[in-house]
Amino acid sequence: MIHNPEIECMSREDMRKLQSERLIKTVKTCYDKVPFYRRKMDELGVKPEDIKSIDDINKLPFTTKHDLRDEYPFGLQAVPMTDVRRIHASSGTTGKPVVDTYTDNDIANWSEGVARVLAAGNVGHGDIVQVAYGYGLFTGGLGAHDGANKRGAVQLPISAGNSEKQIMLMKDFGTSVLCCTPSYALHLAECIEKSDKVNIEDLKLRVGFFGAEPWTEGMRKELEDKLRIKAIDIYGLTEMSGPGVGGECECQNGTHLWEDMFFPEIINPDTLEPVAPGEFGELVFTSLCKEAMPILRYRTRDLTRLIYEPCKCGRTAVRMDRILGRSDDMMIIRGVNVFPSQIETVLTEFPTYTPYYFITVDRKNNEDTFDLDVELREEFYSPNPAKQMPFIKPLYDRIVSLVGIKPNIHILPPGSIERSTGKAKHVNDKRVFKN
Ligand code: DLL
Repeated sequence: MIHNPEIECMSREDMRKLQSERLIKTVKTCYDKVPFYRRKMDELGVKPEDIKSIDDINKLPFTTKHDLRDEYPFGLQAVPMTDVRRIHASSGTTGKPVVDTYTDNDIANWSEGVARVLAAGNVGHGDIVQVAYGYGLFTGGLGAHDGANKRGAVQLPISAGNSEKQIMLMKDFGTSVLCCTPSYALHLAECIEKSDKVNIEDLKLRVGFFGAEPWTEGMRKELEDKLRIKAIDIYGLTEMSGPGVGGECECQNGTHLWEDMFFPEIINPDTLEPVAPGEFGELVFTSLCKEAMPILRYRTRDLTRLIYEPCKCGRTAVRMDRILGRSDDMMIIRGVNVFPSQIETVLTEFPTYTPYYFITVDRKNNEDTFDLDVELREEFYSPNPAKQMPFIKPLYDRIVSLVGIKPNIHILPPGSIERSTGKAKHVNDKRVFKN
C-alpha cells in the first residue's frame, strides 16, 4: 500500500521542480538565519541567489559531524526556541551528542516519512504496533510511534528491553507489527524459541520494521523464518529527524528515499566529488523541509549507492542499496578494509552458527590481530575443541575468501555473546591508532 502516491510516485520531472523550490527556500533560510551557513557560504563566495535549482546543489558547502560538534547544541537552529516543540539527540561518535530540534511541522513531516515506510507493510487501522525501539532522546521510539499514529494504527510504546514482557504482550495483545533494531528482533526470536509460555504459533506478528544499524540479507532470512514475518528495512538518522528518511517497499529490493524531504547525493569521500551514477560512496543529505534545523549537504559517513532504475512497486523515489556500514565502522586490518557486516553475511550462510559475533582487533609485535568470537547453535555445540574443529575450518575458509584476512576463531557456547536491546556493538578495536 502506498501512503502518499502523489509524492511517492511523482514524475522525476515534477520531483526535480519540487526539490528545486524547496532547496531555494532552505538555502535562503540557512543564509539568513544560521550564522554558521552564512559564514560557510561567504567563504565559498556563494549567495542564495546563485541557487536556482537542485542542479546547483554542488555549489553549497558540506556539513560534517565536526561542524555539528562545534555548533553544539543549538548553533544550527534557524528558529527561536519558542517555535521548537521537541529535542532529540543520538550518542554520536565525536563525544558530544548529535542534537536535532523540531517544530510542529518538522514532527509532522517526520511522521509522514515513517508512515510511508509502514504503509509498505500495509500497516493501518487495527494493527498493533509494538514499538521496541528505545524511547527517549533516541529517535527510534517516538519516531516509529508517531508514524504508527499517522497510519491510524494502535501504538504500543513498550520501548526496548524487558524481553520476557515483550513476548508476553506480543501474545496477549495480538501484536501484528514489530519495530526495533534487527539485533533486538533476533534476540526476541530467540526468547520466543526458548519460552515455555509463548509459542510462535500463538502470535499474530506479520511484519517488522528494522533499522538503526546495518543488517544483511542473511539476517533478514533468519528473522523472517524465525518470526514468520516480512522484515522491512527502515533507514534514518538523527540529523535528518530520525527513522523514516526512507524504507523498503513490498519488493524488499532497496530503500526508497523520501527525496521530497531529503535530497541524497553520493560522493567520493576523498575527493568530495559526486561518484558516477550507481557507484558506491558516501551518502550526503540536504534537508528540504526541515524548519528548526535545516542542514545542507550533510556527510553521513554511511557508505552505499543509489539505484535509479524504476522499482516494480510504482514508486519513483530513488532507491538506496543496503548500507555497507559507516566509514567510521570500517576497520583496516593488515591493510585490508573490513566491515563488521561482512562477518554477519558469512555467519548467516552457515546453518551451524548463530548470527551473533564479536570482533576484537589489536596489535601485537607490530602486526594486527583479528579475533572473532562466534557461537555454534545449540544442536552443534560441544565444549570439546576436537568436536569444534570440523565447524571452524569452513568458516575460516569462507572468511579468508570473502574478507581476505585470516581470523582467530573462538567458538563460544550458544548465548554467550552479549544480546543487545538497541544497536548491537560488534567490535572492540584496541589499537591505539587506526592505520
Ligand atoms: O538510528 C534512526 C533510526 C531509528 C533509524 C530507528 C531506523 C530505525 P542515529 O542513532 O542517529 O539514528 O543513527 C543513524 O544509524 O547514519 C546509519 O549509520 C545507521 N542506520 C540507521 N538505519 C539503518 C539501516 C537512527 N536501516 C545511523 N541500515 C545512520 C543500516 C542504519 N544502517
